[in-house]
Amino acid sequence: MNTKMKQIFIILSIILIGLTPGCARQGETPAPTVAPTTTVPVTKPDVTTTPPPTPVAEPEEVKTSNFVDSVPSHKEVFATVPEEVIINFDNVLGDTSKVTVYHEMDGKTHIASIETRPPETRMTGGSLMRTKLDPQYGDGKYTVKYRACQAGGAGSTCMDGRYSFTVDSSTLNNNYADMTKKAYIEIKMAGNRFNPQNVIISRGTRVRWTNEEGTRHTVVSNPFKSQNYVLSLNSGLLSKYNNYEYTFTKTGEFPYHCSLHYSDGMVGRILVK
Ligand SMILES: [Cu+2]
Repeated sequence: MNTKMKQIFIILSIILIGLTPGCARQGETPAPTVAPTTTVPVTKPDVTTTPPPTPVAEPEEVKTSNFVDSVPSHKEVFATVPEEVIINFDNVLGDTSKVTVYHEMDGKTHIASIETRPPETRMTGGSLMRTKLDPQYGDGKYTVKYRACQAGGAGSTCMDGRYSFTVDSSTLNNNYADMTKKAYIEIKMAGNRFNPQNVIISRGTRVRWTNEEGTRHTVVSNPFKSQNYVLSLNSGLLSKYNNYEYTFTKTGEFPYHCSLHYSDGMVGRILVK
């Protein structure tokens, strides 16, 4: 190799070293340049396909247009499992209507009740659906899903609704006055309140509500409008010092209210053991 050739070789080597990545420092073995052997497919966004929707939590409550009220009501807390769920509707429902109650505890959900019996007729018009609950399910969140179908057989339109309530037995110790083992107890009505508000009684106890003030009150079963969880629990209007008595012969938890002061929170509960 003559001098001219050597010079060209050195110049070319310098240029090559400068161009090769990772070989900036002299004396290092240049890292082999790996040519990509596989072609990574480039996914073109498909403008005709909408992206999958972000999962959205199901709404807690969906009211159908014919829904009136229910026991339990949405977000209501019971200390014990209610004996049954009653939902009132202001139209006549068809036989394809149904109610399903789901019970959720420790992240597990199972069906607590399915009711496909034909809806019943309400005294005040329209229909009601009811389904019994087994007390074994105990504490947890209960979601009621109902399908309210028009009367008229196959082809009639249906509407789906839902709401949820909670059973929390720990509320029993704090919020209920223990008045068990008594033949008779007294609840006073004053200041738009029932006092005591929530009581536990034994089966067969007679409860007497007395109105202690000039404002008139009533004692009626929930729900607020339909009053049909316990149809016979209904005092009518009570003036000052009037009273009303009711003997509870069945176990269960019975929410009631004053129909004139419900929105003021004049509500109470009788839990019969
Ligand atoms: Cu009242």
